[in-house]
Amino acid sequence: MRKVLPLLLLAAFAAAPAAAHSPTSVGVSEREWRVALYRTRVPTGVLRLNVHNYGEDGHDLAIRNRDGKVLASVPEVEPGEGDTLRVRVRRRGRYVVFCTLEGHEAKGMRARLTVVKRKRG
Ligand SMILES: [Cu+2]
Repeated sequence: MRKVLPLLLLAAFAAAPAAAHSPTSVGVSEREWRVALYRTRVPTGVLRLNVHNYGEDGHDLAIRNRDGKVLASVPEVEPGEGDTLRVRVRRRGRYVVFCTLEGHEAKGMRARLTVVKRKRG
């Protein structure tokens, strides 16, 4: 026991930094012609964008970084339905959450998401 306990403690401490932070959930509502985020500042790490389509047409959802690269997306969501877009954001900065269907972003279906450094602890 004298030898086992320190090993267990060591294992616990070693595991702590590697333990994944729980994902940050962000509610997203879509309708013609807007995308609304229930929070617009999130920490780096895994995001869960819980999208619900309140509109009358189908809409999809994607996220791109400031270089314009699309990091993740979900396919078209029917009116009254929802989906969850999961993405890991490693870099701070501005991201855009938008509908990729033709012409929809130009009509206003975009929202800015700011990713900030995660606080330690
Ligand atoms: Cu759309």
